[in-house]
Amino acid sequence: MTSPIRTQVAIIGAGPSGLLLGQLLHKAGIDAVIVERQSPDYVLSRIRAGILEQVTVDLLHEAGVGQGVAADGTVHHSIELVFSGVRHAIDVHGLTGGKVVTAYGQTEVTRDLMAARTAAGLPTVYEASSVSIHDFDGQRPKVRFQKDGVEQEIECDFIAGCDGFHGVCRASVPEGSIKEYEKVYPFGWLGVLSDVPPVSPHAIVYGNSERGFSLCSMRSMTRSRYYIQCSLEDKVDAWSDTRFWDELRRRLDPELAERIVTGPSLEKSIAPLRSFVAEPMRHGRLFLCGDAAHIVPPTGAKGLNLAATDVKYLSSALIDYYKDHTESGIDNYSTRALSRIWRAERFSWWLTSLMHRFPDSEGFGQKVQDAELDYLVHSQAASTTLAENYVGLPLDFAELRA
Ligand code: RFL
Ligand code: PHB
Repeated sequence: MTSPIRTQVAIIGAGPSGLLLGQLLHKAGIDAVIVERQSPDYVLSRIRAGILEQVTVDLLHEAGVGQGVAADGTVHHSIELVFSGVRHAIDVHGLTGGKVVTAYGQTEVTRDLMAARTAAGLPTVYEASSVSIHDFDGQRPKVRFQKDGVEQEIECDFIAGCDGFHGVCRASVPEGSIKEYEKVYPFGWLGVLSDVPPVSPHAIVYGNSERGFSLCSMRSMTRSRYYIQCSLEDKVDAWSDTRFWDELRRRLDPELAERIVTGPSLEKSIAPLRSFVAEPMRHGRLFLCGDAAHIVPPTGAKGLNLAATDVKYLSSALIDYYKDHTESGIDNYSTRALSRIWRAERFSWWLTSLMHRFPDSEGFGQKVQDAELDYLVHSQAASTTLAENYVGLPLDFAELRA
């Protein structure tokens, strides 16, 4: 083994939460080393989120990496709901006193953060294998890993578990110290990325049809992202591009179906849908952030945004610890983060329930879903509830009343 690396915060995972945390800590003069299992290219090849709340965009600016989203992000003032073959606009901007969401891909966010980290000369160990974490119940936590066959150790004050749902950090917490809440949905999303102009460049479109859910989103004026609800048994290979585009058209209103521009897929994948929360998010000197602690079904576009706000809460707490020698921030981290997480869990579960076809919802269940959709687009109170949650709740919930 080489001599141990010493740092203040060891961050496990170089996804959006790990990289953003690294950047915010760097801005505050706090040292961190990031350890990532995959290569940078692999991390960038995962096509995931696309919609950023204003608090996330503000955080990117605070972290000094806001130029990309400012130049290339597309601001959306509304979303559209398609059901019974008709499209209805929800003016989220008007209903929330001027708030918006921004279409800017997770890949681009990650690339901007990686570039800033490289430019600042900050240490990231990519392609680390056998990553393990130790002694986080004491004062001197450690991280061990292998790089190019050599065993290495990091000694640190804190470990940030930013290693996603399948990471090592949550799995290292002793059983009995963590409580997990989970709901698995009986369908998945088949997603396609294609270099074609978006069918709806001014709004994200969510559809509920007899054939199932559909979603029209975008990455730029020349790159689109579409999803359709599929069976959990479906295999990507069974979905040719032609079959995908035909199915998507059938789930939209006639005007959008006519307007859609199709092209070859750059990426095509199936994601299962799940709601999951692990409580608490602090275990001694280990803090869980982002997908390592919670998962939402993607319907509400909340996963990346929750990861970003966890990181905001944690970075503020660590900055208070190092600058003001106060532990109240780190003591409150889990409670503060979970309060916002559960609100987003509720919203994502609700929107998923409203917009998908469930195997067992013939009859009464379907009629109630139809009635709720109808109510949603005709009642300003109901539309406002959707809009307020879609743009993202404030970092401190008390602000909602103000
Ligand atoms: P990530 O992105 O999973 O990154 C974790 C990183 O940790 C690494 N890792 C390890 N490193 C070292 N040692 C180990 N033992 C490790 N195990 C894992 C992994 O290689 C990886 O690099 O978690 P993070 O940073 O918390 O970010 C969370 C987001 O990625 C996720 O919440 C979003 O993508 C969810 N999501 C969406 N969120 C939104 O806010 N808006 C959206 O529009 C949106 N759309 C989506 C989505 C997720 C989707 N899928 C595929 C799940 C659409 C989809 C289809
Ligand atoms: C996306 O653009 O990938 C996207 C948009 C909205 C969602 C989920 C994913 O709710």
